[in-house]
Amino acid sequence: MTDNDAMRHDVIVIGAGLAGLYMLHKLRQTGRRAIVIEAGSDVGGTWYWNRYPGARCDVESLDYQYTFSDALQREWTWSERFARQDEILAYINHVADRFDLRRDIVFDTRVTRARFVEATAEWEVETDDGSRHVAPFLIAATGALSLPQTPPLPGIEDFKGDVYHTGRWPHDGVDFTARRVAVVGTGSSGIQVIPNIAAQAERLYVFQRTPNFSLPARNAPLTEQQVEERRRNFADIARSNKASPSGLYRPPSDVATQSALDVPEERRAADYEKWWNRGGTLLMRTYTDLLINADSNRTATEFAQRKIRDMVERPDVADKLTPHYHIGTKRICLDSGYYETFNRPNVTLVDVNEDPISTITGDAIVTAGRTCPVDAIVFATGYDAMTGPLLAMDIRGRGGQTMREAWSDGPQTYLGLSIAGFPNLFVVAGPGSPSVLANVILSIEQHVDWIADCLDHMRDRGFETIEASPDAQDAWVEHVNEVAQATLYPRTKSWYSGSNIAGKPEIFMPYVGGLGRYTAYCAGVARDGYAGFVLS
Ligand code: N01
Repeated sequence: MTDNDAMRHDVIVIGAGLAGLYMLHKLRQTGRRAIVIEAGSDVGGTWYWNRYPGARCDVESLDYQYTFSDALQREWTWSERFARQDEILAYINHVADRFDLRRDIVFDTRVTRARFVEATAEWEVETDDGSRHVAPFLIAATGALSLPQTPPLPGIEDFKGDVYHTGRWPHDGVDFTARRVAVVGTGSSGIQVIPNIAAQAERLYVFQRTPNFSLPARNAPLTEQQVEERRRNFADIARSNKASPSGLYRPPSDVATQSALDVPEERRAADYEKWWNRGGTLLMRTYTDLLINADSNRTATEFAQRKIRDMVERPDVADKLTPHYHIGTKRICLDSGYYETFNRPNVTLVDVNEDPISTITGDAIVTAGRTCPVDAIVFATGYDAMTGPLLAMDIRGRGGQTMREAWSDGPQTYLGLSIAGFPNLFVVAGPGSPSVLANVILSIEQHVDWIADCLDHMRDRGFETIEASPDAQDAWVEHVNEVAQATLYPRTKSWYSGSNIAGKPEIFMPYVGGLGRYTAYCAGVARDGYAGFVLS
């Protein structure tokens, strides 16, 4: 590629979701000309694509918002404890308008290739419409869960009905009234969409491979008092959230201080009941060690298993719906009436372990034991998480090395934001950073601020390139693994470790050390003159 006809910028950002938008705002504030290239037709990323019925955030809306602008938080009012997709998308659109971001975003354009040209120390980027862009810096704000995955079920190409993926939902919605529908997959997306489709459809078949733990969201409208209280204390709470492991607010009186094993059984049952009734993911924070001590975890796991049996009328169905892994080690789901949906006469649960799908015909899903006639199939089968969106582009660093080659044994990053051999490339909330294990908006803000400070540092001192040193990267990858191995997370197969994708190297990808600790570490790296990076 030559850069004769290329457009030149100071920075190229890929993706106009929550990360790309704040990155653009920050780059402008620090006097840089940036362009954002976005595959969708509008802003929003995840919240642009995931429009399936029941789509909601599993982080409380008062926590799930940017903190960088006090004016922004004052003028936006969330309506519910857990915001619906359309409300979050409206918020993101408001941010885009308020900060006049759209004029530097090109929509409906997908980055296909990016190459670091060593002679000029610049990134050359190609898109699917044939346009070319050149800039010294490239920032991937491509999201962790943005590359949907659909299993290659035999016969799917013969199916004559409608096929949907929750992560690519039609903008004008889908009416399932009087239709026979299959949902494949019972992760967060499946668990949200299933009760909504069941309420509409004539018949619903749910194809489940692994049952999941889901906690009642207990969603409700926010009161004026709750909204005002957060508004008043916004800066203080944001500061304490950023220093906490999860980035989520909990009043000090509610912060766990004990092991589950340090309290008598009766008290433990009462504690779990209390947090179960409060709703959301609070149950997982009842004690300090639920994700590090198998015996402690077992107490919460058994509590949740009993709850499923209480909610599901038929014992054989309840058995199939009951997970047998450590609760919380796969992403915990939140629901509104998920388990109860299986008490409905129009809903059938098919466990594909005992009754595998053998083929799909023009109008049915055929398993070993039955034929399920359907008019529509909804795949809620998840994503090639964290690495997928990056590897979907042909990214080449020094010496033409591809990212796919560099990551053939799994993602290798320094701090989850930089990759040895790929100078001047930053990843926002990438593998090796807290990202999906913490409040992702705070993770994004921390990365964006850090990157912007780093670019200022380089400009002030006349550096042209920054690159993670292989040694620092190796040490970070080892640290990320070590911290993960000290928890129960790696004991369960999940998209956190890539085990949902055939052939993907199994490595626990996010950093489980907590947002606060990670933020302090990154600040220390910067303070020490970007220790572990080579600047030239
Ligand atoms: O995807 P998933 P998701 N045959 O990978 C099954 C976030 N999110 O879109 O577990 C049959 O979790 C697969 O089975 P198994 C959140 O972080 C948040 O639901 O691999 N089944 C699993 O049941 C979440 O964790 C929100 O055995 C097959 C399901 O498909 C992440 O996104 C809402 C199959 C995929 O579950 C991903 O959630 C939605 C096959 N061949 C998403 N292949 C909220 O904020 C896969 N499966 C609430």
